[in-house]
Amino acid sequence: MKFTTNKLTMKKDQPKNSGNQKKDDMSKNTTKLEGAMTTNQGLKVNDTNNSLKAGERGASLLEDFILREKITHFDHERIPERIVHARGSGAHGYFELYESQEDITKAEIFTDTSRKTPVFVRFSTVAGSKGSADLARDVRGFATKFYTEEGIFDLVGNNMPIFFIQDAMKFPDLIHSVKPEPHREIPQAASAHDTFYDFVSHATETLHNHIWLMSDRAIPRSFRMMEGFGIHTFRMINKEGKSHFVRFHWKPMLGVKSITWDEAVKIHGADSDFHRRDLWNAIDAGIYPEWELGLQVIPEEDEHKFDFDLLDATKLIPEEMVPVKIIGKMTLNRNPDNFFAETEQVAFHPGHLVPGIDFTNDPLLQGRLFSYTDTQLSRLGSPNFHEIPINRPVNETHNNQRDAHMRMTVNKGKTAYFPNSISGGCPHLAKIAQGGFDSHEERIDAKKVRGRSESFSDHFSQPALFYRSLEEWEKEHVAGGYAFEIGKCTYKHIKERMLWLIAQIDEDLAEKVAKSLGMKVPDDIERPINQAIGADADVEKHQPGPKKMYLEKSPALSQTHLKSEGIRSRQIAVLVADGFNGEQLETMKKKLEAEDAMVKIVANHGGTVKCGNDNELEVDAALLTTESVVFDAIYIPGGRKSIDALSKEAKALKFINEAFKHCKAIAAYKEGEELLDATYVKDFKDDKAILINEEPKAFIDAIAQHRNWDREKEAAKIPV
Ligand code: HDE
Repeated sequence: MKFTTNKLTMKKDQPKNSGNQKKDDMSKNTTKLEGAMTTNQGLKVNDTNNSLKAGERGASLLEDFILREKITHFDHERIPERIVHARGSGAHGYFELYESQEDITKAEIFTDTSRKTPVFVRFSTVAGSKGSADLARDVRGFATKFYTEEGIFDLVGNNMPIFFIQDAMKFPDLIHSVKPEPHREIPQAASAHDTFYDFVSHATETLHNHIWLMSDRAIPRSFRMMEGFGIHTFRMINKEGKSHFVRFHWKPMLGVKSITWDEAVKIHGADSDFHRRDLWNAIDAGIYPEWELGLQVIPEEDEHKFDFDLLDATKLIPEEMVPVKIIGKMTLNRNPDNFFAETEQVAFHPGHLVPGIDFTNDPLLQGRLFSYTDTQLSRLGSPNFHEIPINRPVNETHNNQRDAHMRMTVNKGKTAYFPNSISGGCPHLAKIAQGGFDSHEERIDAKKVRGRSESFSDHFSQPALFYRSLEEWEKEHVAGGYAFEIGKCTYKHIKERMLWLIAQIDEDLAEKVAKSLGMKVPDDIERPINQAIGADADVEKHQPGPKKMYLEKSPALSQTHLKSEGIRSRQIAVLVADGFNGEQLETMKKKLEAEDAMVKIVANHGGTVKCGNDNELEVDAALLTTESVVFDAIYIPGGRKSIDALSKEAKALKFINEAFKHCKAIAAYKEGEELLDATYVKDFKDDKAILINEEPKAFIDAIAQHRNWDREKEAAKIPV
């Protein structure tokens, strides 16, 4: 008898040699939806709608193994969500190196320019649950898995260059304070509550990351428009064994762009999957997001030349002091086939390294090296999580580890120990010259202490540098962020303590926040705050001293000064009703699409919309189902009937007023101007991003500016 394999479970999805090793590797486990339905045991199924019963109206029978298998599998479909970074979105891509970095590292991904290394990236928010909204004010995770030929290298970073705390020991406290308050599980995915500010105001090391959290960096326009940072100082080791300190940076080709807090609040309701959808749609449309990888390299001998400690993860190294050297580019060009299998099951770990990269003694990094494997044991359920296709390296793995839950590998042979003679000594050890990993030798001569270096003590100079480096509009947003968040706290002493701490960063800032809160900045606070909190020693030690001024400003910290590339993938709403001018729309659409912008027809009804000459266009979104906050700009073509109809639609007027309030570019042609006259825009027609009867080029340039922040103060008064 001829044995036939089952198509559904055995069919390989992708051909081998697609040019991407990880794609080929994943194809071994990827199935297509075809072939007859079977049980998990391979039995063909001919009814999946009805359970087995004693008579059609009778009781169901325990014997029904098909029902039991289906329901049992369903009952166990969920795994624990990540304790932090639960909400995430992933994509595949590749990394290419511009120039060999052999002076500083022997890692092949950073020395061999002929390689196209497959990567999988997962972006995330930190505090919220898996189903929380994308636009929470939060740090974003930016974790990259490089499938190199020497093994996995994970760069598990964030979109801010520093972290809240200096020592891993405090991480559970930080996270417990920001997560929903335990007695009533409120608020979800929000830092604006008592427990977080109780913690922040008593742990001054958090203030630097905290001011970034108050800034626009915490409400990005898109994952594709964020920087990424490895944060900790790592080491790179070259062939000669020489070590350099290194900090990793991802620089987005689309620039760093954010939205306003008012938009964030509204996007929560309009599209809580805004970032996930945006990433998916851009890749699906072939507009692949790209980041350049940069390194800040510090020779070992310069370790102590800075006004801060390189091992302190709450400090950034200003780019003006150590420039970021761009070494390569990452492109994300493929959406996952299955969210659970890839984005949910991917397991990152800062300790997944390749030869040529190593750690430093940063006490935050050291703690992470324990945490990430540990967490996978409860989340993915087994030490075999490395066998899950998305986690599997593209090179072969050989060792004597065996068994445990869900072991997939069938290890042949009699031995599972080293040294052995029975299996010819295999797997044998790799010589260092042949790619074997060896930890960098570092002289350590110290007493065993539970403590922290004095060099970690300055908690105020860098938040002040960050604030000084921002443009006026960014500073306003920071003040607004603080006012909103502290305004949500209910304890007066916590608010006062926060105001006092902000004043140590910048007095004007504290005054602004205090004014919004209807409070006064206290002249001083009681120290030690509370004998009972047991943090007195820490609190006493970290009272603000004179701030260090190693730089007046670091322009690289302001979004304004970061490289930005045109209007690729920007979402442009064309607002129309039946009778719009089709020619005007076509002219603008062609120009916008030539720049890779995504043009969407928004009409006062769904289905199709007619232009003046009765041609019909598919509507992308009816006003009923969308909001202006999900678009970057609006174009209003003319057409008497269309403008008359839209002028009577309250939602159309709100759509425009809101986009205007959020400082977006709006272009109108011919009769389109009359629609603007029915909105608050009529008083702002000389605004540089309001374009009436202008060439498409002017509109494109205004969109490329992202927002006209000059109008923000006035536009904020618009009551929408
Ligand atoms: Fe994490 N972190 N972390 N973290 N982290 C996790 O690992 C942890 C820290 C970061 O998309 C967890 O698999 C400790 C800094 C990202 O899957 C957990 C400490 C930075 C992601 C964990 C830190 C990060 C995580 C939860 C202090 C930026 C998401 C699930 C010592 C450099 C990765 C998991 C993904 C995830 C622990 C601090 C980034 C529990 C103990 C600093 C991007 O292991």
